[in-house]
Amino acid sequence: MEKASKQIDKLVKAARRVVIIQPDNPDGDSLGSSLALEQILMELNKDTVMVCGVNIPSYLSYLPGKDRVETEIPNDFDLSILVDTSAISLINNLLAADPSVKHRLSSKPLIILDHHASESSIDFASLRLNVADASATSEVIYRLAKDLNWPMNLAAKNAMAAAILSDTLGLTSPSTSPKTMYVMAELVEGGVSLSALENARRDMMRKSPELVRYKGSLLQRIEYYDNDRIALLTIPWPEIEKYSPSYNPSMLAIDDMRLTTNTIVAVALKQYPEGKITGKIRTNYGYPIAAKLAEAFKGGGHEYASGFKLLGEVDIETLKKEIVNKSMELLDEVI
Ligand SMILES: [Mn+2]
Repeated sequence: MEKASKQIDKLVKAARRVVIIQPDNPDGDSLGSSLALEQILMELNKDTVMVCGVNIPSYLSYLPGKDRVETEIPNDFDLSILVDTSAISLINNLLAADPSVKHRLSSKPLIILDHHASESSIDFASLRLNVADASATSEVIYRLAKDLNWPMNLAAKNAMAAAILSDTLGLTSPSTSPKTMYVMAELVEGGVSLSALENARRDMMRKSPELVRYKGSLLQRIEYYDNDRIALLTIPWPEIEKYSPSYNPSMLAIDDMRLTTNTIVAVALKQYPEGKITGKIRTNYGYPIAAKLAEAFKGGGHEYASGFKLLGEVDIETLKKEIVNKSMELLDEVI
């Protein structure tokens, strides 16, 4: 960490304009980390541009500043910082938008700040600070900022606290360590109000009657396999098109799936045009097999939360069988 932080310090000092990039599956941690870096770099008199290859979902609107996130990499910058992923497939939307994007990113220093256990698949990054025992990328950023004496204003602290709360499910995930708690304690000491953050988040979680009814229809369609140990849900494109702007359909159902009696593995599959299928995987406590399950389908992630993306390689019924079989195999190894 020491050596990487010194290198990061040098790269940031040398830069005038910094692009902060989130993966194509933005979440509370990626957005909170971007907003925190934006504030820190602003205090360091840098120009910043926040970018994400997809629109930031509206459930993250409780984090002020989400509207400043743009969808295209600018032409002119000196340094880019990618947060919360080390997977090339998760910046594909940005890379695919314009063939010159990869050249622009690789011809300037690119720093990855992450906390995912998987290896990096981005071969043109100059530097990767990946702290696998950190609960969130924002925990990595906080430790880095302290290390380098970077200024952290209240907006930066709020963004980091929200990011950590998001990735740790309110400091209750297995990845929540004593270090996470020390970081949170310092953030609260620095003026962050956890109750204000939580109230803002809960307000944003209110759903329209239409979404509540749609959630009901999703729950009706959950398929259970292997004595209910595995729960699968398939979400077709017309529903994604209709409901995604207001809520990620997978997220409407996946917690209820994993809260079913006996269920250990929950997988929500989304079917996009031209055969693209994405999978969101959650496993219950005591069964840290989510990353391994995702890796069997060219994805990755954490022990209990992971995902994958397949591009027209497999039909959905075959895929479902493969997921059930691979899950059973991995569960047998754990038990
Ligand atoms: Mn994260």
